[in-house]
Amino acid sequence: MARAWLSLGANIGDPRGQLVEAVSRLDAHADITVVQQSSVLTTKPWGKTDQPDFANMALAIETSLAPIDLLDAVLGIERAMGRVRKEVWGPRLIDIDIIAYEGVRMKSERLTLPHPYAHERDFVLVPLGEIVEDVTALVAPTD
Ligand code: PH2
Ligand code: MG
Ligand code: MG
Repeated sequence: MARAWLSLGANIGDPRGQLVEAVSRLDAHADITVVQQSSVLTTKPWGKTDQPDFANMALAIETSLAPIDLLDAVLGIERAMGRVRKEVWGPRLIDIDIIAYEGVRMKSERLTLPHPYAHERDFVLVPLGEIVEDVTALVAPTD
């Protein structure tokens, strides 16, 4: 089992409701257990600012999945919840990003860990800070 940390975000539909649904779908996955949850924060859109405010939260999970299999699992949950990918940084029903995975630093086409931009995004750092003692170390980017 490994510990991993996820960032969840939503800004269309019922953002808080979709976060609750995503947490329960993650926990229902046979190979994922949600072990800690931050509170849900309302945040101003970062990157592309002409879109609704987001609801954001962070989770700690235990998983037996390797990082790339965890990525496939979270993308499967996004799809099952109706997410359609249109524009980068655009409005979304649900976004589930892997921020860090215990003991793993990797850069591949599909997945970079820790998440390459987490360290500069307050909407990730603030909720994560509620459930992790040393967030700066957890998200320190690989050069
Ligand atoms: N996600 C983005 C882009 N901008 N801004 C906020 N506040 N919260 C997000 O989750 C978010 C964002 C791309 O994933
Ligand atoms: Mg994201
Ligand atoms: Mg994403």
